[in-house]
Amino acid sequence: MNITILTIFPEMFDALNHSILKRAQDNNLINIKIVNIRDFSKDTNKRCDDYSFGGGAGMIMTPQPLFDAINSVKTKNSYVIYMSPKGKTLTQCKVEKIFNLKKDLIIVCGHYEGIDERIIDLCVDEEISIGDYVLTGGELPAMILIDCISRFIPNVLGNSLTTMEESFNENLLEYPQYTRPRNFNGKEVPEILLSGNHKEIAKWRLDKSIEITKTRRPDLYEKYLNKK
Ligand code: 4GO
Repeated sequence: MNITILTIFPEMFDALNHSILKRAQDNNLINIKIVNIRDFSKDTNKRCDDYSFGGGAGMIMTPQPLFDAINSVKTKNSYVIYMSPKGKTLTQCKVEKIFNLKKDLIIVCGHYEGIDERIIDLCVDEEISIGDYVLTGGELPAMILIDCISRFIPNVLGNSLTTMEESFNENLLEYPQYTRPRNFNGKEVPEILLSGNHKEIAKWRLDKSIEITKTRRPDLYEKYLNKK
């Protein structure tokens, strides 16, 4: 899968060069390219921001460097996403839909007070928000989107079953998990998990998932009941 990130802070994406995402890139399962928008600025001082028409505090990212940067990486198979609090909220279902587009993703990260609206009109296929809060830039949201999508790429996770079984799949939160030792600080692992009875274990896990969803996320629990 090909993902191109457009940003004025390319170093922030060093955070992707660790753990599972590093291995996925080393194994060519994901190809992440980072493009510095500033390299495309035709301004003598390479500026990428300017004052807001109509006034108001804060700077706006100016269209020329963004337009040229996007067009330098865009192909017929590109899908351009702009990370924005005004976008459609990212959910596990939305992540899967984006993955299933089977397109090369171009993720545009804004900074300051945002980007000139004409870039959204001219170049952006979809605006995505990671949740109802405002951040200083789109870089962290972009990394969150990339991390979520990566988990759908075959062989990125060790075990392909993992994505299927976990939280949100059936609108249920995940059951509690345990590893060794059997007794930690006086607290025992639930007996059933040591029984080797896979049918009973599956039932215990489902019951726990239902219980935790019902108490913590009544909204999800309602969806679970409706879909059942
Ligand atoms: C995205 C971008 C929040 C989100 C952002 C979000 N804040 N909730 N800030 O996904 C334009 C300039 C947007 C800063 C950016």
